[in-house]
Amino acid sequence: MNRAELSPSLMCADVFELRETLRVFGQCGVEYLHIDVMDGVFVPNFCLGTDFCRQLRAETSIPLDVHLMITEPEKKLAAFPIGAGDLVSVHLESADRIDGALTAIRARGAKAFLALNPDTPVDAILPHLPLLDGVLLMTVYPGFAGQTMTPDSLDRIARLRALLDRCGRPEVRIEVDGNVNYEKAPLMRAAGADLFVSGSSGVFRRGDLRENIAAMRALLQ
Ligand code: S6P
Ligand code: MG
Repeated sequence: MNRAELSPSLMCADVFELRETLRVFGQCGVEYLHIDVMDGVFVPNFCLGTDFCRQLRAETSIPLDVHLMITEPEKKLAAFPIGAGDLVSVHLESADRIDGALTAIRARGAKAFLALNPDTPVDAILPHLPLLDGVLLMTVYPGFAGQTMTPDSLDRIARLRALLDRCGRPEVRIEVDGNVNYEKAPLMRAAGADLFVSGSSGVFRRGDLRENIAAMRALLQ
């Protein structure tokens, strides 16, 4: 099984504390920074963007995990400061030319992930599998933090993990995003997820940031 890694969702961070938060993430060895990019069209909300990514680049060496919830991502990728070590997700539901977007991500040296909404069957990844480093399985409907996991999420993770194994691609990551809390994270891990977006119900829940990170890591062993 791939190693479990954390990707805190910065839309849930306190903007006034961000520099200190990044410092703590660096000290705690957080693997990625999850950046939710929303255009108000693909999802009914607006969030984060290219300038925010650039500012992060200047402040920290933690790789970026850019989650594009936008229409026609293939036309907009060039505006993002992504490179080797970063990870970029595009939604299957957001583009006709999804292979073009995945190829463009790889051409920049980043890892290409395909994101699936809760209602999209997991075997929809199959035509794109040769271009994939990972799959971002939404465990809530995209657009907002603070939601409850959709009921069949654990089953979807397990089915996707089995599918990847059957296809001879066990190294393909499964990232989960939405309501990854202390109770559900270990269940998601047991079902086969290995990259955990952690937001208002995880790393950024009330309390001490360092302790929250340590608690999440302990649960994901
Ligand atoms: C939702 C977005 C997510 C959230 C994250 C929040 O559209 O893609 O990345 O920021 O799920 O975490 P939580 O614990 O509030 O669900
Ligand atoms: Mg996200």
